[in-house]
Order: sequence, then C-alpha cells, then structure tokens
Amino acid sequence: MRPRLTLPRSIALPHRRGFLTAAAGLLGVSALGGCDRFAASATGQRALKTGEDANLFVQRLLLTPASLAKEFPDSEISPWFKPNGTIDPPDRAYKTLAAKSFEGFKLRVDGLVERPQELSLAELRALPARTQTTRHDCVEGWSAIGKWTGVPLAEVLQRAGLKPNARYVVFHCADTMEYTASEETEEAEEKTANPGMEQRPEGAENQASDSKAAGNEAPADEGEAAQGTPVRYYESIDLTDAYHPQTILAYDLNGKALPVANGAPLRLRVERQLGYKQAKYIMRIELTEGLTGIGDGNGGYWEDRGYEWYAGI
Ligand SMILES: Nc1nc2c(c(=O)[nH]1)N[C@H]1C(S)=C(S)[C@@H](COP(=O)(O)O)O[C@H]1N2
Ligand SMILES: [Mo]
Repeated sequence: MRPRLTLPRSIALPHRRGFLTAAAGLLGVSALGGCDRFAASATGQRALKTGEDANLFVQRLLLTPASLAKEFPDSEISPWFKPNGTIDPPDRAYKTLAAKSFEGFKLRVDGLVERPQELSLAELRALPARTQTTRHDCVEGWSAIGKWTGVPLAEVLQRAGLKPNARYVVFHCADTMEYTASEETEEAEEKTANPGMEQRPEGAENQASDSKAAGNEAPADEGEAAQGTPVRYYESIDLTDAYHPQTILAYDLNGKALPVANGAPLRLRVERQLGYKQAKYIMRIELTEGLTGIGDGNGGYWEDRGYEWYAGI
C-alpha cells in the first residue's frame, strides 16, 4: 500500500510563504511585496486565486508520493543489517543508560522551540508510530534493507512547537568519535605553528550552541580529560526533510528493540539520504536557525570532514 501523505495544516502553514515564493518563481510572477493594493483589485482577486492553485500545484509537485523513498516487502528484509561507524559508544553516560535497557533515557528537544521536551522511551512509544521497510545506502558501497518502526519526527516537533526562526533540526548523538586537543593546548600549538597569527575574535566562543550545558562536552570516560575535548557524532536536516512522512525516530528494527550496534535507543531514518545522515544514539534534538557554531559548522560530523550536507540518494 502506498503510504499516505498527512501534513497537518498547522505544519504546512509555516512553509506557505516559501511555497508561494517557489510558485511565483516557477510562474515568473513576482508575488509578495507591495501586494496589498494589488490584492484589492478585481484582477488581483483573480490572480490570487490562480496563484493559490499554482501554489497547490507546486506543493503537490514537491510533496507527491513519488518523492517517497521506495518501500520494500518484508520478504526483502536483509537477514543481517550490517552495523557501521560507532557500534558500541565508549561514553560512560551512554553505558550507564544501556546497562539498564535505557530506562533512564530522556530525549531532549530544545533550542528554538516553544515547549522544550524531555521524552522517555515509553513516552516516545506511546506517540503515533510509523513502520517502513527501506534500503539504507552507505557511501562505503554497501546497502541493507531493514524494517524500521518509530515516531515521525513531525509528531515530536509538533509537541515542542517551533519558533518562527527555526530552520534546522540538529541531532546530538552519544558517541565520541575522537578528541580535540584542549583549548590551552590548541592555542599553544597555534602560537608555535604560526606566531604572527591573529587572535580569535572576541566572543567567538559564544557562537557555539549550548552544547556545554547539554553535557555534550562531559568526559566520555575516565582519564579522558587528559585526552582533550570529546567530538561527538552529530547530524542535521532542514524542515522539508524533518516533516517528510518517512522521517522517523526509530526505536525498533525488524520488529525488535533497536540493537546497540544499530543506534539504540533511538536513531534517525531520513530515507531519501545516505547512510551517514541516519544519526544513531540520539540524545538531544536542537532546533536552530543556522549551522554555524555547531561542530565545525558544516551540519554534521562527516560534513565537517568534507562530505556533502545534502546527501540525496
Ligand atoms: N551516532 C552515529 N551515527 C551514525 C554513525 C556513527 O558512527 N555514529 N555512522 C553513520 C554511518 S556512516 C552509517 S552507514 C550508518 C550505519 O548505521 P547502522 O550501524 O545501523 O548500519 O549510521 C550512521 N549514523
Ligand atoms: Mo555510512
């Protein structure tokens, strides 16, 4: 069966202006801007009606079922879903949660939201769920088909309520990928490497998101302080992908609780993009206006290392 598109009105509305602009662009008309006088005239009334139809047309065009990722029958599910990247986060906080089957887990939803959330797994499981059998494609050249069950990200965002300037959804993960030298060490190194270099601009540190408050810079394990600051996996998507019906926070794989190797307790499925966008071990979801100040500012751990931010398949 074809999955149905259900974008609640409250969700579709904030994008209306954007779609109007897109529609206007396609039709070669300049909508928006000095509209009031125009709208009052009879011609204006007709044009606006046409504009509305065009707007609907563009919406349908952009949000047609064809833009859904292919879904597969259960018979095509891979016998083994190859785990990749981090398969067992070394972080102490994560290990503590995992030891108790994630009983104490709370997904934080904050940033540019009206009502910050802290959702337990039980609460997430009580929300409307979606199941989809899709193919995961990793840039390393392998694919696997899995059946994912989870809560549509749209449901969670609706609960939190987006502030008008929210543009991106950032996923902060539990797993430390590497360590950067501590700031003092870094500065000392910079000075040695390039003695004439300018000082960092005043307030540069303040551009960072409040990841410190989120405990994102808490040491991964004992003796880590000596290793420097942990760099954890993160990812981001825009609101178009966030509200896509196949974008879910998955807690089950093939009808069973998500294994640790595949991202327990919660991982993203954003089905029209490549493997590295599918953030595992999600601890916190942050709504932001931009991507600067998070990690190295490119929207994801791998993006900071040269990968594309939009990894369309
Ligand atoms: N937190 C986190 N998410 C991650 C990764 C990772 O290392 N850490 N690796 C990514 C990559 S490259 C791939 S291909 C998929 C692998 O998901 P899987 O382990 O379920 O196969 O997770 C992605 N999400
Ligand atoms: Mo990957």
